[in-house]
Amino acid sequence: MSLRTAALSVTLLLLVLSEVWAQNPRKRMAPPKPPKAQCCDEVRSLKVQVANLTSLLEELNRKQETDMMNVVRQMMELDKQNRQQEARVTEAESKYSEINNRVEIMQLQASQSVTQSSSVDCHDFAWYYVGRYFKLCCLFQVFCDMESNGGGWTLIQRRKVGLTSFNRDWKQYKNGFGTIRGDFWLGNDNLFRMTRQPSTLRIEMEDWEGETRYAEYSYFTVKNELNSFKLLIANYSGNAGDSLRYHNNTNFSTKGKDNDKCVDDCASLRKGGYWYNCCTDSNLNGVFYRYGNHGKNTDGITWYGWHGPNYSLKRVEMKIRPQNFKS
Ligand SMILES: [Ca+2]
Repeated sequence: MSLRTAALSVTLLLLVLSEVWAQNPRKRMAPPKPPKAQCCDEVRSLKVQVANLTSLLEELNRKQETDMMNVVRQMMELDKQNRQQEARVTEAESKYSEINNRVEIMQLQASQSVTQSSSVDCHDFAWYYVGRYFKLCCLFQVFCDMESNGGGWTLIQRRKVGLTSFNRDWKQYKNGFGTIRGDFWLGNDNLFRMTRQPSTLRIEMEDWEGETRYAEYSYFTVKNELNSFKLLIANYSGNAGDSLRYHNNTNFSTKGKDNDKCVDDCASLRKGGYWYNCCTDSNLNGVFYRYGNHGKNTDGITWYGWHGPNYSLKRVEMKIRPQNFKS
């Protein structure tokens, strides 16, 4: 190739290249930068939006807190109203129960044609007592003593006839047994319910010589079955001696249920159900022995503070009334 031809080829190549360059001007150019003013407007607008959103969020938060507080306040108010309603229902139930009991008394009196006015008063009180503190459950007949020390006593136990065995199991002591005009145990469930309000216990006893003594405890409570009908007593007064103090704070034990505080099985040794410690300073539910028959037995109806461990009493009555009872 001659020098001239080469120069011509280079010239042609340059021409072609310049033509291609001219046809694609955009590809060659850098992307246009936005004007400075437009950029700042967008940032400002975004900033405003962020500020608006933040303030909106704060407002929502405040509103939520206020709503929350209102809800809590409303819930508290509803709870208060609910409690008031419940109290009213309880009161109504109690009144209904009392009225119902009175109706039952009247029906009973009418059907039995009760003649003695004093016994009507006595039962009237007893039913009222039961009605008031037993509410809708547990309507049953009780015997009451309107004479001893101001009256108003509901009998919970009696020993005088001697034909009813007191060597019974847990369930029988729980529910009660015997007849209310003879020998009986009112029942541990009933004792628990009745002594939920502060009560006084009075124990009256008589020996075979016809002498009488008594022991009174102005504080008397029997706990529920879950707590083994535990006995709590205090404030003794009387002339028989304080022979129940030793049994304070002990659980109830019966045949087949040894809850005493002893290695021995007191209920089976003493042949009764009682609040045995280890074992007794009194045993009002022991075996009834006729005069002269108790001998050296230690399982009789005993009150150590008066006649010691080998003398079985002729008659015993346990009775309770509300602490605030006014004769
Ligand atoms: Ca034992």
